[in-house]
Amino acid sequence: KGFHVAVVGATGAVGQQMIQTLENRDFPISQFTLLSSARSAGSKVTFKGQEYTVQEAKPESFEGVDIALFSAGGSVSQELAPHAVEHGAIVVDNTSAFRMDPNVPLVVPEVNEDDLNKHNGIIANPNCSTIQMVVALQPVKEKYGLKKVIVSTYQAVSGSGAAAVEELNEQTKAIINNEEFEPAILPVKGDKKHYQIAFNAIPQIDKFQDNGYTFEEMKMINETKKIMHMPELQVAATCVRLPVATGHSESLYFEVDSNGVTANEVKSLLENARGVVLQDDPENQIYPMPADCVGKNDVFVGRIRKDLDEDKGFHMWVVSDNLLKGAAWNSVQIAESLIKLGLVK
Ligand code: 11C
Repeated sequence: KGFHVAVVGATGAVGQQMIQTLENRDFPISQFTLLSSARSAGSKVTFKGQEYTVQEAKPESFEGVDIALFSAGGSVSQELAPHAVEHGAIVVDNTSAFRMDPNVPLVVPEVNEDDLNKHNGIIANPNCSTIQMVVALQPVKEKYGLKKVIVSTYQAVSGSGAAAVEELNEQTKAIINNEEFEPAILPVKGDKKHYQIAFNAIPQIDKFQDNGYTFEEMKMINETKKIMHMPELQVAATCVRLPVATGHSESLYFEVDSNGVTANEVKSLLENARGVVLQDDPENQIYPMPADCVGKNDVFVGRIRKDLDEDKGFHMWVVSDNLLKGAAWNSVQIAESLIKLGLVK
């Protein structure tokens, strides 16, 4: 059986990856509807050798749609996702619009696939940097318990969209050629100031909140507690943008809830974990790096070692393609889980 699938935001950085992922997975599609803002409507997209014209997303666009994958920004999801649900579609939303809504499951299939059963039409796809972290932490939590997580991120500019990647490329060329340039997008489109990203590191992703954390940091904190069903988990995050096009990296410090656990035990646990690839061989300089992870669906972990002072403390390096497991692949994976669980009509 095939499904009528719609992609909202079909021309964006994530939308393009969603379409490619649906093709790579040979997703069961009987009808394919590609939607975007009025600005991008009319663009042509090729899917399985066939050309599709992207249409402007409107409330009535969802007639007959079974599964709608949204990645066109929070305000588009706020406005159109309820219409898609009214028309009988299941929405997988890749924006932050509904993530913290108690009636909306926030799902990473390796962690909390069962939460899909509680859906009310909308399922939220978490933030990219949250997803790769919880995939790596869930097996640890299940076997040894988890008390505390402190994460510092090294995030790629594609998390901020295709235009930010262009800004990185243009700035890099300008600096090498000794030319003038004017930062216009990063760290946050719409914030008061913009800074150079080429040959730099910016400790701001998304806007600052009243508590001194950025919205990206608060997403990592709040979403992790919700996905892992651990409101009591101690989590702190510092999110930094680097001049890397794609592939987020994270340095994690975590404390388990058991004594005497060894680094080798954590390594063999993660070596056999779903969706995780262990790359951890310091002697041979083997560890994950974003350049090697681009285009892959997995979460890569390495540099696993025990803290030198805290018996329950560990350090780990986690890398993944932010546009795939962080966005498009996790969304398509949720859609595959919905079909497997018989939740699509
Ligand atoms: C970034 N994590 O790297 C952001 C992008 O909430 O889905 C993803 C924004 C989101 O800038």
